[in-house]
Amino acid sequence: MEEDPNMTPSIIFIFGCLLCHTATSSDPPNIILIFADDLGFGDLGCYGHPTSHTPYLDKMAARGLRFTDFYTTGPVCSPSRAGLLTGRFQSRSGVYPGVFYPSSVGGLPLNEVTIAEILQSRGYVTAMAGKWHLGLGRNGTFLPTRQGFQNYLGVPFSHDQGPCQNLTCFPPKTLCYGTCDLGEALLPVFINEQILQQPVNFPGLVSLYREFSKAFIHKAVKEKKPFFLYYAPHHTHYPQFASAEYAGYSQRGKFGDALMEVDGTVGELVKSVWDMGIQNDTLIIFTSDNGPETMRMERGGSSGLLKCGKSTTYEGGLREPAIMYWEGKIKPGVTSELASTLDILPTIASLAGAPLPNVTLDGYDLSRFLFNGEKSPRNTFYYYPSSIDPNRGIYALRMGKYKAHFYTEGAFHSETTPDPACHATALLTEHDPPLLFDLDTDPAENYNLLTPVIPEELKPIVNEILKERDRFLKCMTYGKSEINKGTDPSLRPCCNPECTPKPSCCHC
Ligand code: CSN
Ligand code: MG
Repeated sequence: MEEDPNMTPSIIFIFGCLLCHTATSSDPPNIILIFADDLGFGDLGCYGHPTSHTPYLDKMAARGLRFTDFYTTGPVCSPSRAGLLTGRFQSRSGVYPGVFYPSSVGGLPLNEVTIAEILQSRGYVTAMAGKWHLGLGRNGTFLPTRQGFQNYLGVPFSHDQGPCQNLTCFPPKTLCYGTCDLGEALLPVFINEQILQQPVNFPGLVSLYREFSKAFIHKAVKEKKPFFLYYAPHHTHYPQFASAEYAGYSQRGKFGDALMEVDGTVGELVKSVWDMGIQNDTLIIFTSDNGPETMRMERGGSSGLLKCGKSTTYEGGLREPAIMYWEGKIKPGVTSELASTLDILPTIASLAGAPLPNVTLDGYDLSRFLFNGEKSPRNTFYYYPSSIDPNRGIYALRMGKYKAHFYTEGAFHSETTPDPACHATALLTEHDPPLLFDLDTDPAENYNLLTPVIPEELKPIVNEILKERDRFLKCMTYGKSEINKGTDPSLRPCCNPECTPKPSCCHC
């Protein structure tokens, strides 16, 4: 070491350290959780994309921990958001099959305990900005304000679940194109449980979210309260849009503009944290809800070298970029340890000194891995498809480096890539024996190890995986499907409730 052996600075350093350590270990940290939409494993600069411009996320990765083997719980949006916020597979909460619609009767059941509820009970102030997608229900029954978020600003579902083609224009730079759900109501922006704006003004949406988020952070710090901010951008989901300061500026076209805007927002949030001097007391997590929607072609995002994307149980459907950054507390680096969005709730609960909810959780507390250099407690991952069927259970299981597929199925959302296994024409196929891939040597799932015959040396691991599948499925309790409760057009949000004809008159 080339350290100056001078005593004085060392002593100061040691005392500084001790003081810091006592302060941070007793104070619950602030949490900023950023959950991007339809952003794939290969989409960020720091995950190898050649033309993405993501300097702030790349910097967060350089100063934080970047995960190579991080999984979201579902290959589409609502289920993966349920998994993130509850630390439980969506099979338990009933957030399947598929996703919620603006007129959905159901939602994430209110008896589920969310990260926000856990933190609120520990004295945190809580807020969410952006895409909710866990239901609205009658009179806002399922909005974020009913699930532990004291403050909410956002469009509570996907921004293609409305007639978006009227809203994505930013003349003269960005042409309107793409079609969305024309029969739905104009897209609303909610502030808590009220409609603030309908239809959404897309070019101004991100700055609304950003200012709301910054104001929330400032207020919490001023009031000396720990805070939880859940920031769920609509970016980079189709149809891409961007504010004037980003539209047309990226090398990667419309997807690149939207991505650059998320990146810019991350940069602003990190800057706020540093400006407020709370960088040593704030854990910032960035990941995404599901893999890329490759059916949108050049606007569909990329899973990089992983197979297929959204709506499939190949790696491209559920393996996501993930970065955890806590200045001075998480050692910078890259890890190939296994982790999942399921692990975020138990980890945050442990940091906040909160008891775990009295329900079956599917996540692990990552604290000793993140802060003490131990291995990740997670050695397995279970892949549910978008359309969960309790009779089939999981489609695939990862144990260590091995992944076994019991069922494979292509998907409309994963169309247009050169690999026909990703497409909707690749029908549901059962595999007995399973397909087996070594994800360390073959992350692209190209080479099935169990064909033409099962090699003798792999028989023990195959048996172990099959046993683990049985054990997992025996312990799984399926909640009644919330999405199959159906839709009721009268539940579509309308800022002018008495107007006719609906939904087009819901315009304020
Ligand atoms: S998702 O995208 O919300 O990010 O999963 O916007 O699966 O039927 C998925 N779907 C609309 C969507 C519909 C979406 C579906
Ligand atoms: Mg999504």
